[in-house]
Amino acid sequence: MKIFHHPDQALHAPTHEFHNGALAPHAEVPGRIANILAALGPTQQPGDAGIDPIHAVHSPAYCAMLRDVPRLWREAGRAGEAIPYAFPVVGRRPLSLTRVDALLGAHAMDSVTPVTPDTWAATYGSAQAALAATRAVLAGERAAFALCRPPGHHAGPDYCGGYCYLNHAAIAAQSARDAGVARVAILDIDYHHGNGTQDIFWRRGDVFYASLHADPATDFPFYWGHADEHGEGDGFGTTRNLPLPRGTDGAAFRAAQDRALKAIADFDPGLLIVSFGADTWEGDPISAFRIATGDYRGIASDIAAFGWPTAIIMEGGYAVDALGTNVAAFLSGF
Ligand code: SP5
Ligand code: ZN
Repeated sequence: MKIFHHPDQALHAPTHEFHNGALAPHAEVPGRIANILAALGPTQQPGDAGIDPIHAVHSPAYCAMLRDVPRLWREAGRAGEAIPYAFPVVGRRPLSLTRVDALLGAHAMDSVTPVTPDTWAATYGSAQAALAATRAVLAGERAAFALCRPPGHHAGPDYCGGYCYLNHAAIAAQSARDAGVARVAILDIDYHHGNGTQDIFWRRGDVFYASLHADPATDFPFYWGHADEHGEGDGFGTTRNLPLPRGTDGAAFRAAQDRALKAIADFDPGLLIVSFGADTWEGDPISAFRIATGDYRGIASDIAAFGWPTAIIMEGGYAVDALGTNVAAFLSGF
């Protein structure tokens, strides 16, 4: 299988995140990439398709914010990484504010997603990897893997969050639409709901979003991912959420995934994007499912059995030492 990743992806290195009310070491570390690379075969560096396929999903103002905030943060006399602390969440009117805290807070959903001077390069490289994997599949590969990092599925049209900045799966899906694929499906099997992907395609009937994830009543991102969210307008019926309880094991996960796959089959996509997170693993430090390494091959082969050309996009997974083994097990199912 072709595997794409960009060396700039390792540059982004957030140090801290708020956890239970105090600053803790950040869970989304550059070492995740090294561990996965060590477990896989040779990889390819993606070409540069430019900013246009990114702007097809994210507003130019949001992308400029990701690039500008580290400089503005330093000009404001601050050290370290930029972390927002105030958010316009109570229906405030749009304002063109330039103070760094207001600019960042207006484009963020949480305080666990620091913006560093290297964030843009890392997530831009990840977006290019996702685009390259999609191009490979459209050119005839059965499946391809984009080793994206930082992850992407919590990032919305104009906001970052959940360790995510650019939504690589959404960028991949939109690029396939723009290349002429009439219907694209996204299957999100990260432990967390992909609120950003859902938001991006909420009103779209041409992109189906199905997600299995920990029940947002107990787990991040809390405010999205409930079973009664179906999309709106042209997109009504093309969002499908399957929240699962903490403690879900491989057998229960595969049974739920079968329901998602049947819904996708009814949609009849020309291409599948899989948002794959290894944070469903039983040893993940921030999650609570009980999926074993040996379950990943079957989870993947259940997907592969439908035969859709598939671009696999890396999302979360925080048990760094086990990450490569779990990713390799999943990819073996294709
Ligand atoms: C892509 C993805 O998996 N994002 C997950 C974001 C979850 N963030 C909230 C969980 C907070 C856990 N904090 C752990 C601190 C470890 N030092
Ligand atoms: Zn996750």
